[in-house]
Amino acid sequence: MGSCCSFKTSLRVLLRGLDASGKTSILYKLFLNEIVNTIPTIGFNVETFKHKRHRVTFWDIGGSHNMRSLWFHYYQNTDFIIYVVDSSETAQYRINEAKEEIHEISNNNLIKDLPLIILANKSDIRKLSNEEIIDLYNLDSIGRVWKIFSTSIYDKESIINVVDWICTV
Ligand SMILES: Nc1nc2c(ncn2[C@@H]2O[C@H](COP(=O)(O)OP(=O)(O)O)[C@@H](O)[C@H]2O)c(=O)[nH]1
Ligand SMILES: [Mg+2]
Repeated sequence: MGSCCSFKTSLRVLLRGLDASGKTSILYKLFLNEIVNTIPTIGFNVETFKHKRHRVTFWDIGGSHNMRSLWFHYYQNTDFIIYVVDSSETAQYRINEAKEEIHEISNNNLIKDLPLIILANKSDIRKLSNEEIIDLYNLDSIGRVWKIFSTSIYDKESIINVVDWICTV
């Protein structure tokens, strides 16, 4: 992908991550500049954000188990995958679950050329540093372009930084 995106002004981003990692909150912080009271997402939320010359469309797909078989359909025409990790989460089973998904995405042939962006979200209440996340989630073994950002829904700039990166890759 890489080079294609510098010519593309419409970008499509798929948001993934375990339930309660903050996907819907991030989306609505970006679009409404509000902290919304989220309910677990059933189905999906889609919003298009205009940034510089770009239109970036975010697909926030519900993370519940019954949606998982459908993700495959959303991969087509996607330019970036964002995986949201809760940096305040230290429960081993949740880390393992997210780690498994991250590596499943990174090994998926359908999307093997897409950059994978990891958001270490909830940085305002973080218990894990980015270095600890890289280590715990074994991100160094990802065999493709990936990048980690710290985000918090209480710091809009932290989310805009990610959009900025997406628009300049
Ligand atoms: N402190 C803090 N809480 C957050 C942040 N992002 C999301 N949350 C909270 O985490 C909970 C789950 O968020 P939600 O957006 O529904 O997660 P989703 O299931 O991934 O869509 C909500 O109570 C949010 O207010 C963050 O950056 N900091
Ligand atoms: Mg949600």
